[in-house]
Amino acid sequence: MNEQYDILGTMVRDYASIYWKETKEKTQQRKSKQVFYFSMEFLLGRLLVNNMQNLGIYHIARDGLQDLGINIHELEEKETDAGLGNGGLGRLAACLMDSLASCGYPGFGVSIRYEYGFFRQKIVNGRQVEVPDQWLSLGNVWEIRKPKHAVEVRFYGEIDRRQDEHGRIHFQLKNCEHVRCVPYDIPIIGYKNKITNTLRLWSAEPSSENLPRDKDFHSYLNETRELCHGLYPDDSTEKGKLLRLKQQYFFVSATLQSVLRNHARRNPDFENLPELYVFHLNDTHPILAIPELMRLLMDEYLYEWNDAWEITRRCFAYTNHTVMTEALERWPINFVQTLLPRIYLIIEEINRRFEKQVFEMTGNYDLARSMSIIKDQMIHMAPMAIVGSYSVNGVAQLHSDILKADIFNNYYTLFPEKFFNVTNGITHRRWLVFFNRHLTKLLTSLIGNTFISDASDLSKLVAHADDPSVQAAFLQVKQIRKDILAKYILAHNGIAVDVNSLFDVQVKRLHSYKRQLLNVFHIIYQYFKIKNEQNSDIKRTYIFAAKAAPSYRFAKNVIELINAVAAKVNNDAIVSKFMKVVFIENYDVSKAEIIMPAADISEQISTAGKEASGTGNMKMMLNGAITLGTLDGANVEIHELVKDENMILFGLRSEDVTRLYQEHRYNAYEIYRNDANIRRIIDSLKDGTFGPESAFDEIYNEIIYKNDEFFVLQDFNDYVKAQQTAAIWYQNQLQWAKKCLLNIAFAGKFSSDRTIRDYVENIWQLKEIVEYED
Ligand code: 26V
Repeated sequence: MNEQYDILGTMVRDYASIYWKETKEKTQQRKSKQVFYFSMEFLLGRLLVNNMQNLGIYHIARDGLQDLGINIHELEEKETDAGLGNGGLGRLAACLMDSLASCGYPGFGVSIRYEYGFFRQKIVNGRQVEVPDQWLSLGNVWEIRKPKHAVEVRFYGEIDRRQDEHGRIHFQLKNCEHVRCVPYDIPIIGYKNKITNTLRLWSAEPSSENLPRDKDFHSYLNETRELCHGLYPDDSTEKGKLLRLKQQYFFVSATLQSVLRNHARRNPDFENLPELYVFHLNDTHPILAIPELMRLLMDEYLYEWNDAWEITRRCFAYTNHTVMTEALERWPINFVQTLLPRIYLIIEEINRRFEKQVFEMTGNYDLARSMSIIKDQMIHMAPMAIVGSYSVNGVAQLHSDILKADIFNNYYTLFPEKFFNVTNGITHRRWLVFFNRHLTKLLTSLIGNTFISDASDLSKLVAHADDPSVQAAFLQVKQIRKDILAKYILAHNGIAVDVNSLFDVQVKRLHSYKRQLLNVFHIIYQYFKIKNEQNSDIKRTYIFAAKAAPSYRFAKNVIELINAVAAKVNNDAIVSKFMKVVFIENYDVSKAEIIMPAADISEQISTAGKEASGTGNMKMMLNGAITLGTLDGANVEIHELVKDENMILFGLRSEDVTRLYQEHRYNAYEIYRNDANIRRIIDSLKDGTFGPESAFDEIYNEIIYKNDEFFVLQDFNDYVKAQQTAAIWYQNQLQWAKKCLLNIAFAGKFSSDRTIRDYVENIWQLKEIVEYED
């Protein structure tokens, strides 16, 4: 079976390679501007179905295989899920790559070929256990190794300064460590338009250059091997930080070297670099590309600072993905000095000139210092990204507004023309058309299939939302999808869930700001209520899936609590008649493809102002779920479209949250003391209801002793009300279906095709290579 999958995959890749070559040739011939999307993460998931569908060969292949007695779905399951990402940021990169090609724009995604993807999660005795994700163990049919395109990247060493006869100082690295970077290319196939772009993943190999004086052969080999070992979790601890910095420089340097080398072959100089390339920085992780381009232009191609800077700052665009200060990157000066001595000098000079510029603009020295890239012995990556880019964007309107008003306010005041919003999106082909064929069939029977290439056509569904027969048909589709998920749950969790119950879904990374805890507290509340009343308004199935960063103790404790509550609820003879709780192990793209279509309620309950955008919210909306959420991230834009009748809002608004933080008046303990329901829930963490007395101390302490940083208790009662509204709505099934249909109808905005067009129009300025299917 694995062999059959390999053969099919290789055939598909070879078929695509014709278009791949053509796209490259056309881009070169026409001198089309291209985007290079630099990202430490690409959460691709599986590619077989997506690629065959985009090539328009899925059905032929399926039928052909069937004639041979081979079930294509069984082959699909053989593919490993490429999990080179932590969560939203990585999946966004993958969706954008799909839409870039599908909208006919040329470009590359660039990243690292990690040997191990994000860890696989096992739940053992209710706890998360991490095991390595050996995604390459059976090979990867999609990649092609390109040794001819290898380049060398250098680390460590000492700087040698030499003045030439014109007085110009030349910088050279001496006694440094060389690493050979070999690219592996994966085709990114556009939807039925023959356009095929490249995802280039760099891999480290030993170089044949001399070793540094103080390095022995074995440690060099080990270090080289280690470089592309694994992907870092989003709150990685001190250990290994240097390795992450090495990874960051490794792939940006390799990419820029190969771009410049290519450019030099076809152009007399680099003046036109910004007309031919835009280097997009997916968060600050690839930000060393800015000083690296300066280095290459000055040290290798002999540009003067001012000319090099003019080219550099016109090439870069930066997207911010979080306002959480602990997630904003900073590097100790001495790390960068040691690992990348020349790059450090350039950063210093960028900073010196920037501080001077701010002082000249404002006359305010303190302001210039406070906006500095280098402060407190640290290099602050977001300021460097803002200084070195012509564009800075947030990923949803609210988030972009917060960047301007709050965390980047000083920069916005001085450089307002740099700031943009580009609301995130998802590829609606993967997330609806290919993986919810039941719903797609219904939709095409009602509104035709133009929405597949133009998601705004989903709005044609508005005209059908009032039709009871369409509503009934939608409910039937949802039932089928819930059945599929229920079977999965039975097979993997051994829990029988009722497909007539409301499927209430929260699937995303586990972070305290996302407030899975609020959801669990409500479940505990329901548990006590049902135990007491021996009855319930509606039946519910609460579905969770989430990975916690390995060192994030609070997050892991929440997973334990979910599983402990699940065990209690599901084994209670009375309560389990009305509710079930399920934690689906090892959330990844393939799991999401089963879960999203089956959701009735989409839980998007982050503390307002904290979730930059969210993209799971878009996936569930597109599959006909109703969002129950706070006015946060892209929820705000969902609400603008579907209005109060089709979404359930609750909780603090982001301005309330800001005020509460500023006024220091929030007192979680007071709420606990005065609210009997809340007290009962919190006490249950300690009184043995769900486990030994200290089992949930991480959680208990966070709420009671650390004053509940994310306002779980503050929003609790409003959340309970929102859940009651959901129950009332759910009881009228046809009306419910109407709301779901309207959600689908308005989801067109959240196609990543629209996101790509926003980037192209406002930031990248690319032109289409038009080439549609005959
Ligand atoms: C957040 C946090 C929060 C506190 C602890 C450490 C930590 C580390 C990383 C992060 C988030 C990193 C960036 C990220 O993944 N952002 C996500 O990007 C998505 C795509 O734009 C967006 O939809 C999500 O809202 C945003 O969280």
